[in-house]
Amino acid sequence: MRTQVAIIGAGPAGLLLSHLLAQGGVESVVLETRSEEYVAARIRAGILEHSSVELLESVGLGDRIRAEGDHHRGIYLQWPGERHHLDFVDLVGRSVWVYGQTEVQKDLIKARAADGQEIHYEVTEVELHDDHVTFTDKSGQSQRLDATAIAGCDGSFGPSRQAVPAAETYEKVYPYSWFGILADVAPSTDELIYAWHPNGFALHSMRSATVSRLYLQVPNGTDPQSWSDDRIWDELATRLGHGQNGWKLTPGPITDKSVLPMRSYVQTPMRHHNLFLAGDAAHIVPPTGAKGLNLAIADVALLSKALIAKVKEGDERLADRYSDDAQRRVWRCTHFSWWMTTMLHTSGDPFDAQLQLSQLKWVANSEAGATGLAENYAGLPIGY
Ligand code: RFL
Ligand code: PHB
Repeated sequence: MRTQVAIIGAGPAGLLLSHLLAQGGVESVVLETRSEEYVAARIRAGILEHSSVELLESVGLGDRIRAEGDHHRGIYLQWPGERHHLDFVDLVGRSVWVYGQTEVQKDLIKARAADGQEIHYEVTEVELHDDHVTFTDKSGQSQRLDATAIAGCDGSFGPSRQAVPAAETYEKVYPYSWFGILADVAPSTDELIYAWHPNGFALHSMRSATVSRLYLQVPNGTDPQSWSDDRIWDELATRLGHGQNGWKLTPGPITDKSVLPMRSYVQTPMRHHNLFLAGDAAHIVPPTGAKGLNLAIADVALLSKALIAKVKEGDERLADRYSDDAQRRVWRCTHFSWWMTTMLHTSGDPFDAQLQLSQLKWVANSEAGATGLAENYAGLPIGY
């Protein structure tokens, strides 16, 4: 087989890259280890920042976001006794959309089929070489795919990351995890609530008018099955301030429980010869800033332009700059995600707790503080 760009991984980075390349007249083949059903159903991120929506709209993928997504002007920040709304539209003229990654994934799979680009699901033994990839297809046949460029979009566990020799890596592991639930109940809030509490952080998010997504800070190694539904709802009620100023958290049937460890990771450079890394293959952020999916989208917005110039015109200038250009935003989001995480998660140290509360009060009550959070959360323009 031969194609212009071989893409490893059918997550949001790989599928969007394939779509952007097709729009620019470049052919690609996507290789994915999992099944189509699995990648379409994976529950992950839920927030699209301003520029992600603009980009998806510009390539014909905005209709369902507008029709079924939920536009949010900002978020609530809270600590015991106080809840503050930060209005991103007033502060920075930008905002966010609640639109689940599962929906983005479905839209992208549909777009791939419409563009007539190939996705090979359930492949195994994927090996990267300088100008080709070898793999075993679903039927057990060994295959060789030759390509002018290879895009490593295979997330944090794929082989692409290791194929960049002598890379520099930066990593921080946090001493807590997120216990996430999905529940069949209308959200008890119109916009997301990020709550600091002495028991630990809690987040009230949502997926739709009838499905809520909530998270609790828990110790690393927590077994999700060791928490009963009642215990989860009681702890969420405590941390989210049920009963304060008349606010109520409505519990409902829990349909999914999972525990997500948290880390920050950056690998540089994001290129080695013909191999280019994008999304979680190159970096991981803790979810507190809602940046993982958005950063994957921002990477491929840059990478698609670089690959179109390289493949169609032999112009390597954008490809040569890709890693440096992408890393500027990667480190901004890495810092923002670390900052949100360390401001909101309790460490057990009373000194840390006082610093966190002081910072939260400053962010919520000072226009300068609130603007910094809003600019980063709603997202800097693509190309920042
Ligand atoms: P993905 O989505 O991980 O996709 C990578 C794809 O590559 C496939 N793959 C391979 N394919 C071929 N050959 C191989 N050898 C392969 N090895 C792996 C995988 O099956 C997969 O389909 O990376 P991508 O595209 O870079 O997208 C990044 C985002 O998915 C990610 O940043 C976010 O989902 C992060 N994230 C969250 N972000 C948030 O903002 N809020 C959240 O609540 C949130 N929850 C999460 C998350 C990430 C999670 N992961 C990665 C474990 C929850 C989880 C469980
Ligand atoms: C989510 O809805 O899954 C979500 C929202 C905001 C975050 C992280 C996760 O910061």
